[in-house]
Amino acid sequence: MDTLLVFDVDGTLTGPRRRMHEDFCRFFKSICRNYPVFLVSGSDMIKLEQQLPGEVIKLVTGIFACSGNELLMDGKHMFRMEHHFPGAVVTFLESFVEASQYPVRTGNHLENRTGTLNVSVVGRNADPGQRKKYFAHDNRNGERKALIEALVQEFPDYEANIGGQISVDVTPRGWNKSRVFRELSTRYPGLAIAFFGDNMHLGGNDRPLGDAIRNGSGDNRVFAVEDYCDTWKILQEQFCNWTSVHSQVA
Ligand code: M1P
Repeated sequence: MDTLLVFDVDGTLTGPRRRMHEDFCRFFKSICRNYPVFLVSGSDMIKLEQQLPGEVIKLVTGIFACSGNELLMDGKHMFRMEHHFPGAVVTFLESFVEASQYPVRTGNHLENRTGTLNVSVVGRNADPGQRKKYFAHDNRNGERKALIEALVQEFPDYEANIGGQISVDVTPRGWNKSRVFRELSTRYPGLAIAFFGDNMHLGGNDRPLGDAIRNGSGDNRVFAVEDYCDTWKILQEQFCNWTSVHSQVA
């Protein structure tokens, strides 16, 4: 196939921090057998392994974890972009968490990942109900947007993007998912890229990659999806032309 398929994970292939749906998984494996597939997530490999069946992890061509700052292929690290966040940035984020008016704190508010610092006011220990409540609060109050604006104003060498329901991924400026476009177009010159993500809005962590792909040369496509069902529908409609020869379900 002359197209690389690239997928965000949370919200695009799975529900937020949830395991992949069994029926979708069966379908997705047939996609992986017919196209080179890359996954791109703000999460680290530990979380991705909780969400994706081992078979999917084996079938995909590569996984960009930690906002594209790690690449795994055939179970091996191809690169890992480490960054030491200065104390001033950490203190600023801790103070923001502390000062928030949101009443619930579950613990694990700052998580260090490769090239990324993930920050969450409600905390990464939030259960699905607590996540939903924080998400609704954030939609009403724009707390994460305010965090991003304040951080960037204070530390212009850093950027932050909204990845999922409860947190923000902070990286050195430019160390976002757009790195994936540079990497893929160098490794696979001439191949078109189709990218699926649910966070394509301004400030969303799929946006930098969506923009890089749209602005790049080639017959690339970018799909802003609602959820994994939407991804499934688009794949069936536009990427299953091998099914006249093979079965769609592995
Ligand atoms: O992969 C998307 C995002 O998933 C999680 O987001 P949240 O916990 O806010 O729902 C995080 O792992 C985040 O880093 C990641 O970008």
